[in-house]
Amino acid sequence: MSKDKYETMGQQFGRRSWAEPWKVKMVEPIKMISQAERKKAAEEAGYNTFLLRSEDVYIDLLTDSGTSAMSDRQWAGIMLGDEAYAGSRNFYHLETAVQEYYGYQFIVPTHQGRGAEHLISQALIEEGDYIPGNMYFTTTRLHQELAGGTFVDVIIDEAHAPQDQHPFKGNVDLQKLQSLIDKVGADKIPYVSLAGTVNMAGGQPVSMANVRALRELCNQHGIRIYLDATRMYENAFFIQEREEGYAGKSIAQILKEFCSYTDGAWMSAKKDNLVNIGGWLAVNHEEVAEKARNMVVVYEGLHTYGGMAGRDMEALAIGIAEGVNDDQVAARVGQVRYLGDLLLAWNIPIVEPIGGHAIFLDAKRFYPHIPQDQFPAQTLAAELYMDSGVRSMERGIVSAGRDPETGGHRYPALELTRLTIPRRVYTQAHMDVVAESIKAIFDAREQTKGLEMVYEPEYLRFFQARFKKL
Ligand code: P70
Repeated sequence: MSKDKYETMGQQFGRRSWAEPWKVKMVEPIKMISQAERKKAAEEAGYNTFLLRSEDVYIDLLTDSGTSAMSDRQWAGIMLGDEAYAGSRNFYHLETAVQEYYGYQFIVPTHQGRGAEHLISQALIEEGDYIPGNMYFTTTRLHQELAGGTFVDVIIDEAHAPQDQHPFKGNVDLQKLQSLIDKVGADKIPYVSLAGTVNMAGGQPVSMANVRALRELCNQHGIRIYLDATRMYENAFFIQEREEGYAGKSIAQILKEFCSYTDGAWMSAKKDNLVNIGGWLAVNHEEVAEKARNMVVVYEGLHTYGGMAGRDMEALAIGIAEGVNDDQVAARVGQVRYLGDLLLAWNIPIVEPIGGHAIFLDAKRFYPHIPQDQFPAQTLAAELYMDSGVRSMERGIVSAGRDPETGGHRYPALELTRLTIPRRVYTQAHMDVVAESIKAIFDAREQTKGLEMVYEPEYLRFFQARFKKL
């Protein structure tokens, strides 16, 4: 190889290289099992990556949820756990951190995001209500349905088009929302369910202009807005990068302004907040807080721990402040982009623009010969695992589940395989291994066949469904 080929990745992409704003202090060994063992493990797991043992996984990109590396300060916080049943000092740290960074008034801790989704859904939704939102999320929609509501997708059309370059594909289509209000009446809409960096759309952000306009429309009709704040730090990064007037503001400032247009939020703290377990609900209306506090003692734990240990709340309080740091968010999104840019350079179909937390392979374009009811995204996840031990997740027809009315599959426009990057865990070399493996299965795509579903659980079927090779 000629000497001038020896360029750093930064040089190859025509920029100066950058590095993560942390160094490694503790490591966890990983290894790749043989290809024969991976094939056997995949078959035993029914070709569902959720059913693999993590020890059989080499690079785990199943999720960025609860998989972050905590800092030395967070681990030190673990030692400061006040494990009192009631009134733990760590709860007050958590409460102060949420108030300071998100700006909401009343905080109810929960064991993780879906615990908070359960509380808010039960507190606000009545049988026959409609909940408009910027694309469904699996657990969020299920809790809304279990509370008697019907979710209505009001995201802009561009969100359903994997190659559309709209900078804020998470935006709410205000006309779609207005039509719903005209059709069912504002009194049937308890709140708008707004999510930052929309997970199922590929980690696509909502603009500040959009949330501001949404607030105005909702004010006219007396409708509240509750935010899924799970990945709002990344959303704030995209506003800082793309929206006029925000380049000079910090992620923390942008976050607080964004939240100020909403009435409260639920949080899976296992993402942005850099902890392995935890969640919270935060609201500005006392009566909603009271309902949530009444319920949390039934389903989670006392209202000053909500399913977390004192030490977990301490690590969470510290993680809230660490995660919102500008260098941290830029490095996090930068690593996702590094992987995505490699794939784009090799003409591998992914969702664009590259989102905040993951690369989403577009399985419809990857495997155009596999019909959607033979599960192309599930197939892709299985093939990737068998090639290199890299674990990803289906986000297509299996995740979409069945229509409660007709009982048939929902056929989502997006049939995606998600490569989710944990925070502060993997290096650039890991990303290179992942990219090369995707390239290998892409090159072998024409010989790849789809799957048949042989077991399907009742709720959130993607977690436990089993498949056979066709
Ligand atoms: C993921 C995780 C969790 C999540 C989320 C948003 C935008 C709420 C939650 C729930 C875990 C997951 C969940 C369901 C299916 C697959 C994976 N997302 N809102 O990997 O929070 O998990 O703490 O209860 O992304 O995307 P929690």
